[in-house]
Amino acid sequence: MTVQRTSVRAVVVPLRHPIIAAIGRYEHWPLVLVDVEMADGVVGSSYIAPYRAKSLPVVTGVIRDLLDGLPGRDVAPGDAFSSALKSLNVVGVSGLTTIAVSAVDMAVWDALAKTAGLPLAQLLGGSVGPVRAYNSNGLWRHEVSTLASEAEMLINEGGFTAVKMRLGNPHLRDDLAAIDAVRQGIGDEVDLMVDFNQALGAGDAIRRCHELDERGLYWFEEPIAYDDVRGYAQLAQQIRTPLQAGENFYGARDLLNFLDRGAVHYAMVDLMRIGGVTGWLRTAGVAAAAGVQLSSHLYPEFAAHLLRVTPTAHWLEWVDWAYPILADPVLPEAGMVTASDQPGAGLVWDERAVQKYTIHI
Ligand code: SMN
Ligand code: MG
Repeated sequence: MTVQRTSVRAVVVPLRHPIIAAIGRYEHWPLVLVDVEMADGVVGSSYIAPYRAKSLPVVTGVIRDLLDGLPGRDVAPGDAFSSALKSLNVVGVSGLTTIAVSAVDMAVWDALAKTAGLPLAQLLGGSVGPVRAYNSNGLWRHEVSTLASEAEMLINEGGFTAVKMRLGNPHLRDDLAAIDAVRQGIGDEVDLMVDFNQALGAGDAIRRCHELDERGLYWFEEPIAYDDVRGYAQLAQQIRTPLQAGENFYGARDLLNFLDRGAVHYAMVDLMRIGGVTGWLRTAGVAAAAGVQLSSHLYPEFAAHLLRVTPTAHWLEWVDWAYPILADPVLPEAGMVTASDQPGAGLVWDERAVQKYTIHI
């Protein structure tokens, strides 16, 4: 695969349900689209969602730094990953650098799968098929009175058997009221994940998680600062509801550090932070060796392929936040998401929509 040209573009798309969580409020969602075109015309594509629209020039700048070295080169995903990390490790191997490496990595893997004429899952030795998913599109920390109807709608829109809500309100009573409202909408049979988005201090988290331990919740996600391994280890010893974390892990070693300390029961990976497809595969190996069930965070299009080759595959987080610019988005059916069976990962840009939402940077 000889690279002919590359492009990085930025769009800001509207969200169906504004994101309101402890990490911020977002009415719109910024996306960076990466395309790597090979000499034979094959184009590998990926997107990442770097949260803050204002950070787009910085993120695209680092991605451009990596992409600028590609034209004329013969690329393979593993080699491109290693040389990208090597070139950026002088400025650190987590944060923005890994985000940029991830974006390029996914595009190169997409190109390789297209070159092979195979869906990504098949290229990686697996098959395309259904993976179980929960609906994560809503249930933010907003007005409690609409949570029940929203929860019911979220379950019904794809036959879901699981849904995630956001907690971490200043007072326990508000978290309890939110849980009650959601249960009213979904009944007792649906699995209910809760995400605190790092809202609590370590001591308060012990108190809050104890107080919520009897509520039959599926997992407690990120109750405290994502990098407080010691705090997670203490919590993990003391609560009965499984502890979930990982969307802020930058590579397999971050997971290994948590597992060494017994700091989580479940783990999840975010393709933008973990190192793209290459980073996912390495992390899935660590999770499998430890017997830890691994879920995806965002990026359902790539995750639907990767969970099929993850030995301890758990849940796919289904969100439709990139759908405004996708021509052929994956849709949930009976609570399952099935990856595209077309060669590659299945991302097809809706170019008219991309033009409409483009931010020139
Ligand atoms: C989340 C993801 C993206 C934006 C806000 C909140 C959340 C999740 O942590 O796990 O879905
Ligand atoms: Mg989360």
